[in-house]
Amino acid sequence: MGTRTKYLYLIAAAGFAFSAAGHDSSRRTIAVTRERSVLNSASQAQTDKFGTGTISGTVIVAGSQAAAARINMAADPACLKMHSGPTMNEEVVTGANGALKNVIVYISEGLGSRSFDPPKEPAVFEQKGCTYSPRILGMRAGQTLQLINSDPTSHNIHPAPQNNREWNIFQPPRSAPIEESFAREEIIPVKCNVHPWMKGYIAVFKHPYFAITDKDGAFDLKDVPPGDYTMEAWHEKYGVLTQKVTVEPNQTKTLEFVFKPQGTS
Ligand SMILES: [Cu+2]
Repeated sequence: MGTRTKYLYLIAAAGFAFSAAGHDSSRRTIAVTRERSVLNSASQAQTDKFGTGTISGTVIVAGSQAAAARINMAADPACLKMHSGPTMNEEVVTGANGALKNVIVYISEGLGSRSFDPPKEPAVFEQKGCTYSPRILGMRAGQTLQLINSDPTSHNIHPAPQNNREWNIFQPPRSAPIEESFAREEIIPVKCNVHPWMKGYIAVFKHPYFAITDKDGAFDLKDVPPGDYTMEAWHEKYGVLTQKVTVEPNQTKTLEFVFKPQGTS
């Protein structure tokens, strides 16, 4: 049964429920007609692409983590001057109860042949205070990537992709934003050829079902079509965890990913 047929079937079932509940039939007809006109006004393509499910949850890391190391920016006084206090390495950032920030959680399998147009707005990767903001950027294949240098010093942004074209671009202070893009899915490490401590990642997806955890380790994927999926949770230090999940229409599935670094149980 196609997705559209399924929707129509659901509407018919909803109509039946209305009548079983004793509502008068004219009101029922209006409700069903209204639902149908909503469906008709959305494009057929959209009906096929987006769903009503949600996959949300948290990512945690077991055990206690070593305190973050301080970054030494002394090599470039312009960088140093922008920070009043110490700058810490953000490879591992945790919140309460082991909540793990900066984990990319995404559907890795199960969307089949569906295709999704990338958003028209650019994804923005900023060099600010001689660090990348955000450290982990999620974006779509074919979407414009806008690179901004907000610092009074030069950067040389250098992604190291495996499946996309490699480039590196020198960006002096006060220069215009640079626009680039990536054609294929992958998680790409990014470094600055000027400042060795600058590290970030650009995660490229061909679909919209990805999220990057916040300090509470939380993620939330909305509008998921019904289906059986493989989910991955990727962290730059701890690697990848995988879980399967089945999503029905209008259903919220809650997952927990637990990284267990060596030495923890
Ligand atoms: Cu730099």
